[in-house]
Amino acid sequence: MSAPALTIRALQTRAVAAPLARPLRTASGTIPESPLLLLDVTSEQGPVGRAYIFAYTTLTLRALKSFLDDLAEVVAGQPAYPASMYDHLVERFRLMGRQGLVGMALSGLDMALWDMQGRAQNRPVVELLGGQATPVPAYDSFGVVDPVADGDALRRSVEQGFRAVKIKIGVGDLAWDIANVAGVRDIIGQDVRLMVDYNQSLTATEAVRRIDALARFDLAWIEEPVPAEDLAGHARVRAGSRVPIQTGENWWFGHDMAHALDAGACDCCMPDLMKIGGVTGWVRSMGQAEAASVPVSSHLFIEASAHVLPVTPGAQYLEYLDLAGAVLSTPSLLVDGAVTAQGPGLGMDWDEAAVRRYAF
Ligand code: SMN
Ligand code: MG
Repeated sequence: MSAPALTIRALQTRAVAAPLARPLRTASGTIPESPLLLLDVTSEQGPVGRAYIFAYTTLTLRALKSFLDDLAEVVAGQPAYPASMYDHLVERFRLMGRQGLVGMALSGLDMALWDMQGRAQNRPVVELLGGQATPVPAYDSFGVVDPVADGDALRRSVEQGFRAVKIKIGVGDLAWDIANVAGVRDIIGQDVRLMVDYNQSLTATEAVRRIDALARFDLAWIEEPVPAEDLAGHARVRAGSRVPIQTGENWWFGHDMAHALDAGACDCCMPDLMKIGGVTGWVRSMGQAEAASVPVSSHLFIEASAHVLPVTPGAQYLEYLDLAGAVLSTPSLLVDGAVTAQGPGLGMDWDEAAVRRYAF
């Protein structure tokens, strides 16, 4: 017998500033803590749906909360079908557009509704998508590191089973980059894949110069060497680079992905569930990567990404950067450097004491 159709009763939001296991320094600013908006959607029939939105900075956290609290009035009483709700909200914001906070809210709500559907059927979301909860290879994602001070953390990462590690560079000159990458390569050895992330900090000309000098460290990819929206710049860097160019964490919905692939901006891509349109936006968009033969990794959102990557054509890596672990009672399942989706739904429950402790 099929489960009854679900109707949304209410959407509740709570803001937290959760501690990060490691500080997150990038070439474009530091993230000292994880500003999250926790979403709880209730239904008339009982099942709940949970997801979180990552606000990047506490400066946007209250605005996001206020917007979602208003949006709650729009969604209450509506059927809890994620794709239908997605289409409904896209039309609702057609005149305004949906980059930024609106897109984050829409994507977060979509993830919460998928979670609710999974819980209602007592199955993980990956199965609702037609896939299986298989282990997805992950890379351990660091901010800017100091090979001396962070040596133990890097070694632990390899000992724990990670076969790939990402670091952020670009906070100094090329000599700094070379010394930093060389130091990390020494620590992790030749057999562990190493990625570097410039977080949009260079010009195309400078990026080509630096990548040329870094190529000898056998890098798996160079990420966002130039501003994310500079697609022509990405393509220019890519044409002059011996190392694969990675981008995608700042693509807003499938259209940005289409424009970037059309521009030849990257060799591999890493969309972000909260910017690509939640689970619905992700599954609708990833056929583009298949058609373009571009491998797909995830950006942040460990828990939900473990559900979408097994059904993603050309899936490459899950990014292991734990944004929400401090407020979850269900830590993500990391074994031998691979993450397996947990259910039911997206498999996330709040640690209520921690939510109170880190309330923002
Ligand atoms: C990143 C940017 C901002 C917040 C977290 C992580 C990053 C990544 O560029 O690729 O992990
Ligand atoms: Mg990045």
